[in-house]
Formats: sequence, C-alpha cells, structure tokens
Amino acid sequence: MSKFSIEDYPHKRLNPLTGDWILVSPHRAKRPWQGQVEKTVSDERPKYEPTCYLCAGNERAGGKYNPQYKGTFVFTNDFSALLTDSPAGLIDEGDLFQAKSETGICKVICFSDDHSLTIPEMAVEDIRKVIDVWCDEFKELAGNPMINYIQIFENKGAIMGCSNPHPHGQIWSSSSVPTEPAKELAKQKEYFEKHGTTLLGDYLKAELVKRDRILVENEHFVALVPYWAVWPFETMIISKRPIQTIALLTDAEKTSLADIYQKLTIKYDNLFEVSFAYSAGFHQAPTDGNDYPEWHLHMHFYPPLLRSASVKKFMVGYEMLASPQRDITAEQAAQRLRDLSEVHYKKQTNK
Ligand code: H2U
Ligand code: ZN
Repeated sequence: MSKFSIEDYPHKRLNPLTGDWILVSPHRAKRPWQGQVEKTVSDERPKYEPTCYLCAGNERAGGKYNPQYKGTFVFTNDFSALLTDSPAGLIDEGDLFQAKSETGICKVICFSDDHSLTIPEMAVEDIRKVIDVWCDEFKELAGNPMINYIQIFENKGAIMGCSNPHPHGQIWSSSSVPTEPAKELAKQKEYFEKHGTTLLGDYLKAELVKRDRILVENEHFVALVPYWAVWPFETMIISKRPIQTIALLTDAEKTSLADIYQKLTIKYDNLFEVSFAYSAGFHQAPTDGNDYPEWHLHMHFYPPLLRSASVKKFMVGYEMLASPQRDITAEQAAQRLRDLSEVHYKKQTNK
C-alpha cells in the first residue's frame, strides 16, 4: 500500500472558518471527460440599453426613474427582502416551531453607468469608486441601531441568478447576524481566544510561506484558493492587516483592494475566455456596537463553472445530502488560475 498523499487519494479537508468538512477526490480528476467544449458566444453589449432597469434615466419597477447618473448609483431595492417597518414578534411553540421577525434594509448598487462593462473590464480607479460607495453605505447602515449585520455581495452572470448584466451588486443589511457569518464569528472567536491572533491572519502567513494556493498579492491584500475550497475555482481575498470591516480601510488599502479585485476577476474571465459568473461578497464583523478583534476582513468568490463556458459544477446528490465534494484539488485550481494572464483576454493584442 503506498503512502497517503492529498495529491492522489480521497480525503476530507476542514474549513476552519465554518467547522465544515469537504470531500476531495483527486483521483477522479484523471477520468476522461467527453462532454462538449463549446465556443464562447459573444457577450458584447451596448453602453446604454433602453430596456435595462439599471441604466441611467430608465424606468424601474413601480414607476420610479433612475437619475442621469455618471459612475456609481445606489437605490433602495424595489423588492427588498427585508423591511424596516415589519413589526417585532416571536413565535415560540416549543422546540419544533420557532420564528422571529427580522428587519433590515436592502440596496442595489450600480457599479457604472456603462451597461457594457463588468468589474474585470473596469479601470482600477473606477472600481475604487465602487469601493468608496460600499464604504459610505456600510458606515451609514452601521450607524443605524436597527442594523447589526451588513452583507455586501455581487451576483455575476445569469447562471448565478443575476437578473441583469448591467454591472451591479447588492447590500442586504439585517437586525440579526445571518447563518454563514454567524458560523465564521464563532470559529474566529474560538481561534482568537486560543491563540491571541486572528485565524485568517495566521492562515495567510502560512499560505504566503507555502505559496501553492496564492494567486495574486499586492501591498495590502492576497487572493488565494483556500485549502478548503468547495467550488472548483473558489477563491478568497484576505486583507494582510487584521481589520474587522471595510470602514477601517485606509485610502491606500482601498486602492489595493480595487487592484486585486480587478486582477482576480481578469484571471477568472481568462480561464474559459468568457465573462466568468460568480457570487462574491465580504464577510465582516457585526455592526451591533461590540468589538470583534477576532474578525478578519475577507471576501469570498463562489464561481460555479467547472470545465468550460457552460459546464458547471452541480452541488447535488452527495453534496446536498452528505457533504460538499470536489475532484480537481485546490492546488491544481490555483496553479491554473495563477498561470493565467492579468491582462483581460479581450484586451490582449495578439487576439
Ligand atoms: P440581481 O443582483 O440578482 O440581478 O438582483 C437585482 C436586484 O434588483 C433584485 O434584488 C432589484 C431586484 O429586487 N430590482 C429593483 O430594485 N428594481 C427593479 O426595477 C428591478 C429589480
Ligand atoms: Zn443597463
């Protein structure tokens, strides 16, 4: 019997941020693939689309009109999942029937007035403006006594349920801390109490020595494939400084964040030469007024594509019923992404 290695044999990896385990089956990545590898369909779009509800001057649901904005634009979601005025209430019918009212504020953020763009096609200084808007919105919501957690996210691509290709993201803020950040909060606290340092700070230090999962590094941030990645090309952007929220970013850090967000998403687009779909977002400390020295600012990217512009990873069967599973290892995924150019394929001169 040969020696166990994570390159060759099925194994489980721990996600220390959530406490979940994932199954990795590297031997299966060697099996032949007979599915189609189709040519990318053109995703060229006009700079202005008359029917787009996010373009400047256009009508939204309920008869509201967007202003003739330039750059970024923020509005309260016309179909907010959370409302500011739902009445407080609790249903407690023993262990089996529990419900609580939840309040919050949902916003939509247009990243640009240009309908044709996406983050990897935007200039760093324009992405920086998106980060400034996130920071302003975050600070305003954090100051609202009703809001105790702020989820900033971006759904990109129809495959991720994004309703409109106009570059945009969302913020859902709520009175309680939702499930995923609550798990991360508990694990980061446990780690901080044991070691006196942040979980992700120590993780980042170790990864910067190992270097086999690092994709992009700049002065203030690192983009990497986490050891415990579930999605084939899942990545994280982690701040080098252990800060709790984007409200604490310095001017230089905001520009660095714009730079690494652009470089990572360019690599994503270059992987299959397609506008790469993902759900991405920050995980930040709650905004309930308490201190969370254990919390380390980071961004997750969860992209579903596996093998080509349309062959996606399905989280079904075993994943739904037992545990997430992947074939290609985090290290192989990192190698592929690392080897890709940081120049967008549409801008490469030899194309
Ligand atoms: P996606 O990021 O998943 O595409 O969602 C866009 C949001 O825009 C969605 O939450 C909102 C939807 O409720 N929306 C409006 O607020 N006004 C509109 O006129 C259409 C869509
Ligand atoms: Zn538009």
